[in-house]
Amino acid sequence: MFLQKELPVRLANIMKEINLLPDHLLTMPSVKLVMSWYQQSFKELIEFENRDSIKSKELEKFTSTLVHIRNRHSNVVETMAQGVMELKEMHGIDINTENRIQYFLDRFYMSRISIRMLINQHTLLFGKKEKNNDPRHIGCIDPNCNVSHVVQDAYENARFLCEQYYLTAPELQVVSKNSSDDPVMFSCSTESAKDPIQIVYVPSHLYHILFELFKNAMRAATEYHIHEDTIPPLSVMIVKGQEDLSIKISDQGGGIQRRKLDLVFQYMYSTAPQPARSDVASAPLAGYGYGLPLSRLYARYFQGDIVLNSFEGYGTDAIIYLKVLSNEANEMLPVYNKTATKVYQSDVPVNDWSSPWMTNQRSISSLTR
Ligand code: W6P
Repeated sequence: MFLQKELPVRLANIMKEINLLPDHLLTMPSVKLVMSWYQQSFKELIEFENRDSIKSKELEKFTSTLVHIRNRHSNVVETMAQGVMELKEMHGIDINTENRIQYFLDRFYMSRISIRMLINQHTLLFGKKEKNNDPRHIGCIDPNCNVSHVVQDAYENARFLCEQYYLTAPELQVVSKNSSDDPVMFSCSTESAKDPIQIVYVPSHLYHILFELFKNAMRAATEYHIHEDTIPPLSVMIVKGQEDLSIKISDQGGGIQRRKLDLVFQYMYSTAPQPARSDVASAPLAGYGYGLPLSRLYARYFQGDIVLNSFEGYGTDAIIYLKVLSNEANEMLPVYNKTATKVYQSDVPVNDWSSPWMTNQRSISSLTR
């Protein structure tokens, strides 16, 4: 009954926001196709409004409709990306358009993550239970999600891709500290088998985030040291505090200029045509793709985040923050309101700090003369 009300609301909210996109983007065939999927799914869902799903026949129909909708929307990310590329080719994208599309895609994909989470919970809890699901899970949530296990799993799979392409991969070093129950901050006990670091979380989301960050870290570390005998290891730190669970993945891949750090979270930057590589095997680890912006959304969905810190000339730290307390891990949802509406009409504000083209500004080198 909750979903019969909530799903049409979430679809309607984001459809209103799609309509605020730049006109040029709305006319792209791929965007029109995505819109038609949302319209169709909305129609199918409101059929169930005010219907009594307690009867098992009705519940079955509702569940199969949800499965159908989930399948319909399975290629939304690729199709929207296609639409943005169509726009770029046909009309070009100025800075204001780029900002609005970035803002929209973050909200659009966050909405999609939330809707799919609800549908997955429903189909796992009310659908046919033939699949060998872990009985300790509640739908796709693991009330005792073991963070080290997911770290290890994501590392192994990223390592497999890395070795396939480079014939080598950095090792993994993990340090973890569980101080969530420590009354004293300085009791520095490392994790023992007795107190593994666990949180209430969706393991598939955490895996998705870690796998993406590991692929980036491995690629950087391996390419930076490819002509040396050994690749420096990735070091991971997992710490559980009172409120925050922090996971840091440090690579020695040479880092990335601070000026360019924000770019790795931009959809438009990653849709830029990739430099042509002769070897198709480069695909698995190549490009930033949508991997990083989507991973950050997965982290933010339950009030976490991803932060990158770079030490140019040395390496990068990628930090994942998650909520320790499940009652603080609330869904982060885009709301369609006046504030959101304004963003689609406003331009990038004029800078109120001086820029190099201003003639009154002096560089430090000119000040030494
Ligand atoms: C890099 C660039 C990057 C992005 C995300 C995670 C790790 C790394 N390392 O050099």
